[in-house]
Amino acid sequence: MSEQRSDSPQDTPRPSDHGPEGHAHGPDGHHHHHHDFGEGFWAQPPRLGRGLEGHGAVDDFNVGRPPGPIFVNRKGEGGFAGIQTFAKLPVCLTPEDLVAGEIDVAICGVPWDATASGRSGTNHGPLAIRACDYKGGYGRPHYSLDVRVDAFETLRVCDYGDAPIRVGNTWTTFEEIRKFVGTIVDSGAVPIILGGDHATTWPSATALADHYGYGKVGIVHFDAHADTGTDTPGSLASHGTPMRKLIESGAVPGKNFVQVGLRGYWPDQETIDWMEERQMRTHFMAEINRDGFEKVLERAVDEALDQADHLYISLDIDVADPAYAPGTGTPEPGGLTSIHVLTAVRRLAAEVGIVGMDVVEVSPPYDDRGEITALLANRAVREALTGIAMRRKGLTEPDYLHPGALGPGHSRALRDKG
Ligand SMILES: [Mn+2]
Repeated sequence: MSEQRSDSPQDTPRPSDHGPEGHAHGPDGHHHHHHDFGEGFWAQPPRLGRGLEGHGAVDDFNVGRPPGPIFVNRKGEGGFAGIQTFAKLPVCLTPEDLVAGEIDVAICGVPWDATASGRSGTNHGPLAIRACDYKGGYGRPHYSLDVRVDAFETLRVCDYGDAPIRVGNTWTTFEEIRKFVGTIVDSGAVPIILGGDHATTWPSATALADHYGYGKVGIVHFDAHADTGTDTPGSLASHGTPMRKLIESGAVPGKNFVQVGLRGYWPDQETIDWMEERQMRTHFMAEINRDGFEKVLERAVDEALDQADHLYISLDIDVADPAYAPGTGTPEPGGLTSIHVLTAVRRLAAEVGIVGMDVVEVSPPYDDRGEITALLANRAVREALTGIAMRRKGLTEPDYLHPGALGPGHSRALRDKG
């Protein structure tokens, strides 16, 4: 603990400095137990540091080059060839590159796994998600057969590399992640962040709140787990606590959370009571099994539209059943299918609109030899890109699919019309 304190930012604010969540009495007048963890809690940073120095988004080598995206591959190479960026996208290294390239979406990694409680290895997630792909993408057609939209034709997308990681130093690393992601948001681009363990959602989503305002960001959180723990014994930052930290800091109020897919044997009733008190909207796997995923997704989309001004998706790959995502830190059987995950991400991006997204908890050492977990994460990012492109083209109706994708009956009807 003393080591964490010595790393803490100088401007550690008191809880009362930020938002209603920090006050003893919430907007509803009820007492919220923000002293649940004793005096020691606030002695450690209740939220992360600020400031833009050392954001890590620098180009150390190419001094004097004009800013803009850098192409590191030849046109049309498949994903199995050449240099691995996400989908063979051009690279941006600095905020100036993002601005000069008028980048719409910047994909980056946070290769950090030191706050995981289960299987480690998620620090290898970002590279695995980039490298598992046969398709490539940039410079060749990238047409979604479901909706007939080409995200790379509609959007300017880049690979922004990875946030700086300070091995063994949680607080410094989280400050760096917050600043690094902040450079993307401040440039006007949507960050899509490849994890990394789920604790990194704390700094990543805080970066969005820095930009759009505390309380102005909502999160749809796909996960087998609530991630609302008070602490992992002895440490506030863990992959079991980020959602509570975001709520406690006021960055993302509890009522701005929609959770989907929770199951298994954690957390306990006390924590669930706390979640209800904070008005989190939680859809357990039991509800999905009873009513069907499509119905629950409709509810989640409606709630997302109803909640905050700016939506962030946090996708813990373990929301998918281990049959679809074995390579993850804390696998929990009985989860969603790949189709559920991909459909949900695309629909939220198209119908609600997103300002950011993370895909976390991909642990390549535990993935199967077909890299199915990394591949699901890769395709979830592509569905997000497709959804963002659909929204830009005005294709925001509920559960939009191109008629040509729906079978011969529909195709014939289209031909008859013509
Ligand atoms: Mn999880």
